[in-house]
Amino acid sequence: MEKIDPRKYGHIVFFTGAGMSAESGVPTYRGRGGVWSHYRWEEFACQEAFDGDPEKVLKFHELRRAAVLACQPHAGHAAIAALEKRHPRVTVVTQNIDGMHQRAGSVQVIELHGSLWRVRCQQDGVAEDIGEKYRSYRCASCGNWLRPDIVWFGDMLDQGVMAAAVAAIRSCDLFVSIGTSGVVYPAAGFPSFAKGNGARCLEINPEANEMSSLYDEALRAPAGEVLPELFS
Ligand code: BV8
Repeated sequence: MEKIDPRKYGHIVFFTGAGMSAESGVPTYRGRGGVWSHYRWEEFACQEAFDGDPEKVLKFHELRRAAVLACQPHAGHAAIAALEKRHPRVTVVTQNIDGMHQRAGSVQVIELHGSLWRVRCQQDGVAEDIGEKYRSYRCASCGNWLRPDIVWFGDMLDQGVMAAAVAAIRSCDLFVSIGTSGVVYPAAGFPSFAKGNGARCLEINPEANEMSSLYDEALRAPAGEVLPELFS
């Protein structure tokens, strides 16, 4: 596969989905062993489920925190983090909530759908909470239930996060999409937005999907294998 010379680009965006973490052992959402094939998100991962039984939802997310903590970032995460250190503008726009990019050393990371490692109090805002178990299910100052700081189906994305992602994609000239099935909006609209803004668009995914036709090139291989070679 032809290597990419990052010096040819002013701003590189890596747009990642669950497939980016598959080789780390973090289950994807769809396909074999996917999260939603074991759990109905309507029951465990949406505002209505949380309002109905916050403890059940928090315990489900503790299972996901434990699963992710047992995994390590792989060579693909490391390749992106290493590139950020030697290139003036690299941005990760991720749909993932697992924090793997940050654990690999990436700094410019925009988390479209929030994070397993933060909690939110309706009244007192967001706080970091890293570990298998949440420090508390209740806000220390007001006593309200704490909610995972995750964008569930039916939730609006944070406006500031959305604006940051749109600005990054608008200004990039290389857009590398990795490990996403391209089914969930508004994130699924980002590849065509990048294309429309003139970026070179590359897809890294062992499988094609409905979005694949809009990319300039596709590498039908796993992220952990391709990325270290592509940007070495
Ligand atoms: C919103 C966090 C306004 C949660 C997630 C009807 C039509 C259009 C839209 C809608 C509609 N009805 C409702 C909507 C809106 C809805 C939506 O788009 N639904 C879809 C399903 C139709 N969107 C929302 O609700 C969003 N909010 O729009 O607000 C609104 C509100 C109400 C109604 C209308 C509008 C909020 C969406 C955020 C949901 N949160 N995650 C949690 O984790 O619990 S979604 C979750 O799935 C991910 O974050 C990601 O965004 C999404 C897709 O998953 P992928 O990351 O792509 O992973 P997937 O498993 O699908 O695929 C893995 C890929 O990796 C595969 O292609 C595989 O081939 C590849 N792969 C595997 N191994 C590797 C690999 N690739 C590389 N290397 C490997 N080794």
